[in-house]
Amino acid sequence: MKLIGMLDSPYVRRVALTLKRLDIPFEHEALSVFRTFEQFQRINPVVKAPTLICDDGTVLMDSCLIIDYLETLAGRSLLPAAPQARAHDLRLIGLALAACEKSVQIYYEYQLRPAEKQHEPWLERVRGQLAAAYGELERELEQRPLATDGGIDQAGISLAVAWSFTQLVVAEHLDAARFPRVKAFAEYAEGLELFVSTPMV
Ligand SMILES: N[C@@H](CCC(=O)N[C@@H](CS)C(=O)NCC(=O)O)C(=O)O
Repeated sequence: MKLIGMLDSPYVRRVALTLKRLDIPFEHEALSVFRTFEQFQRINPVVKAPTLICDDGTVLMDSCLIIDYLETLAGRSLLPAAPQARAHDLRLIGLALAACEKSVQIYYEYQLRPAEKQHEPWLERVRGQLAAAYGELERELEQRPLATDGGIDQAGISLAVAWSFTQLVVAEHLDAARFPRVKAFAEYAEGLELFVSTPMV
């Protein structure tokens, strides 16, 4: 099994962390969707990171779908089984993935578009959505903190990779002081051996 993509992608990183948490051996090829586009294209013509090459050669993409497959393979899940607890964690993951998506949109707008083509009303909208996602996560953590007992599950993994990614690429577009619980949890996660051995950069 081979994971393709750079760990500075939050989607790739959450898959790498999940593989390790589920004790699934894998190879990692850190191809960039930009700098090594053609090499990536030869593996997955759609050039999406993460891409997973399964042992039978099947090529999967999209972090949620890959994680679904990995959990099937491992016969266990990093989500709670009880419906209410699962819905809660899925909500956290949805918010974290929205934060990733909005961070990527801001980043691409500045990195890929010429300055004269950047559209400020669009960026303002996306910045608002990014702050809303972290605002909701902050409220969730206030009501129900995630455990910081040395372990981590899928909700925690997704939240932490999202926050670290936002801080890496678009920190200046978000007032981090408004989200102290999210920040503190990400700092906890980044201190775990699992995260230290799976660095973003
Ligand atoms: N929903 C997807 C998002 C994946 C995604 O957008 N990855 C970015 C890298 S961070 C990518 O492949 N960008 C290249 C492109 O979309 O052309 C997932 O969860 O895997």
